[in-house]
Amino acid sequence: MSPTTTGRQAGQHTGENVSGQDGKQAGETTGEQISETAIGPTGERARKQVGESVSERTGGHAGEQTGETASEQAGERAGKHTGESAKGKIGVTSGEKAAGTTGQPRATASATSANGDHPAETISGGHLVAKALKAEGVDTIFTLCGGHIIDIYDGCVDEGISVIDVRHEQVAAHAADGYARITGRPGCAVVTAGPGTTDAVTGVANALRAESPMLLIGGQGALSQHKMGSLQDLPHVDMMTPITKFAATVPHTSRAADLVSMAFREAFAGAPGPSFLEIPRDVLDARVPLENARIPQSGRYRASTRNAGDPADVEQLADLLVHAKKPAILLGSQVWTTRATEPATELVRALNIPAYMNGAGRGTLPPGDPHHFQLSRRYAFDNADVIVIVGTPFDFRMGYGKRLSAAAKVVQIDLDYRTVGKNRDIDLGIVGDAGQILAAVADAASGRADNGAVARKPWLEELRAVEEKAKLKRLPHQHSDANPIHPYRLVHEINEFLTEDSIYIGDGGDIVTFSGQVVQPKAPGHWMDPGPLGTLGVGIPFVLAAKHARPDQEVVALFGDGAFSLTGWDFETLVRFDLPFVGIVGNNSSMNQIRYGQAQKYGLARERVGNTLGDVPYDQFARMLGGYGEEVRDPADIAPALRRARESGKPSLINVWVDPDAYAPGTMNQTMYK
Ligand SMILES: Cc1ncc(C[n+]2csc(CCOP(=O)(O)OP(=O)(O)O)c2C)c(N)n1
Ligand SMILES: [Mg+2]
Repeated sequence: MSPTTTGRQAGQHTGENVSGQDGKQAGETTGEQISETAIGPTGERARKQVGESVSERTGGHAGEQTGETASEQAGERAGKHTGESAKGKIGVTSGEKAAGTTGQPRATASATSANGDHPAETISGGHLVAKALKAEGVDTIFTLCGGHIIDIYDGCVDEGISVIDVRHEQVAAHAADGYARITGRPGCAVVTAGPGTTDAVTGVANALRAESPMLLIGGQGALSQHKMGSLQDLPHVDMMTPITKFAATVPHTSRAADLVSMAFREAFAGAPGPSFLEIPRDVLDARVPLENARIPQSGRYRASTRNAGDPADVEQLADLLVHAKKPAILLGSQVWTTRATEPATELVRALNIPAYMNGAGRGTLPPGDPHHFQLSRRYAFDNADVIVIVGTPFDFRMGYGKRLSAAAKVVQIDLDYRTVGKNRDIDLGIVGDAGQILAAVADAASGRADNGAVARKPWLEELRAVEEKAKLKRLPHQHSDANPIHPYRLVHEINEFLTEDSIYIGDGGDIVTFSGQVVQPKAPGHWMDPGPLGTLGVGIPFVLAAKHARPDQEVVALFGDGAFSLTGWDFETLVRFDLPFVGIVGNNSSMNQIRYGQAQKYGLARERVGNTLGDVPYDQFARMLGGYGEEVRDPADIAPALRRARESGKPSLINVWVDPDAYAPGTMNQTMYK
């Protein structure tokens, strides 16, 4: 079934069934009981309190607490147990504009309501968690609710932390990853036990490969019911250990904030990455005397890990670069992670070195900068005499290091000692912070009477010529008036549409491979892709994180139709929190990047197995959810439609029907498998 560009109809929606429930009525399986206490000056918002019996433990180890007599603190207070399902969310009103976008929580409990039912000198686990998040500068959690975690919400209300509730936990985890990338602060997702946590696994795994410092907090059954078969009980820590830098159980209420601070310390050690904490329900809900809880104070529980490398190696690199005739530098994601834009730019300018950028390093130099190169990378790496790889591993994107001239001196700088020299021998390795090291190298080189900058002029001209030739070759496609629309034309129009301000997000297969060649972020931190895990579905969660963290900036996202479908329901979350963005679906009614490989391997007669999507009108989907939507079939209509989406001030989807039989060169070379 080959999609046509006319007469594509809706009607092939996947029938995705979204259930936001824990598969139970509160009160049925866990004995959870809900009491409703009105809070706030008008009393319009019901506070749901967990009436479950909790054990208040004042000391000892987790193991000692099994079989402990429960003191029914919350249960005593609940009074009238209704057993009804919670309908509301603490501090969050659906449909209400997210005050979080202005840095304000949407509801803040008064001082009395925060602790109104309790003696002032005790504190619960959820409130301790929120204090630790606040101390780290985390102003938002991304979450999907569950009975195991609601005390954290209550703590967030007190600490002024925004609660962004999504429709799938994968979205919460990707959004936390995205928030970390944008802000440099750790992102935090809070999910319930069992399926809530397993749903978030992909987001955590993606953050691991992308070196993104996020914290996932998962609920867990009560310790007092450990291994008894409690609702949603799973060995979360065992599951999370291989994909995190740190995974632990909070064993006691008094340690809740302390463990959060440990998780952050680990998340920022070396190359950043995710941490995971599970908090058993009785540990979270119990209250401990304030004086027994360790509450790390802001700025006082972890040190800077910025390492400037071995000074002798820095000298050696300066020496290599000063004497290089044909150097090239690759600025990878860690250049953004370490916020090294300035030292990187200064170094390449002072020494006249051509710079290539990948991943989050894109945009370090703006397009048009004399040291910004992109399309001549292979030529440069074949012909350079010194190649400096900064903050990116020799993984599949780098051909595992095999695509570098064997004759070149290769230098690798990375935050992670495990990455340096992995897969390929190097001539010099430096472990540390890209910014510190590049600044030190520039400093060491600046003392030389002639740093060789002038002598490298012909080398840059040579590369510029290769670059221009590659650009010219592509230009006819970029300007193509063909119908169906050529994907090159679409990504060209998107590139023209981006402003200095636009954060660009790519989520898809072949269509995003096209965009990688043409779309140029205009500033650092303005490019977001999944990273080396290659996870489809990061798009909407990244939009959520980016627009929430940077409400004044424009966010533009390009989706494959396949990729969008994975997490697209959270378009509704963007509407609910009033987070406008310009979305484009490059719709080929296929999982084209995979289809190409199948066609090559099994022939055209067998190419259409497991990769065909319906002709879904995503513009209508956007409108159904309260956003802006338009479809485009004529290439001349792309730019005006994008402008109207921008002006709509709403979350938007422009559904662009693209030629399903045009493939990106990267897809045709199958570079990702080589
Ligand atoms: C979560 C996830 N599932 C599957 C894949 C494998 N995969 C890579 S590209 C691709 C096709 C994506 O289709 P679409 O987003 O429509 O982009 P297109 O290639 O059609 O432009 C798939 C399924 C993946 N990378 N991530
Ligand atoms: Mg597609």
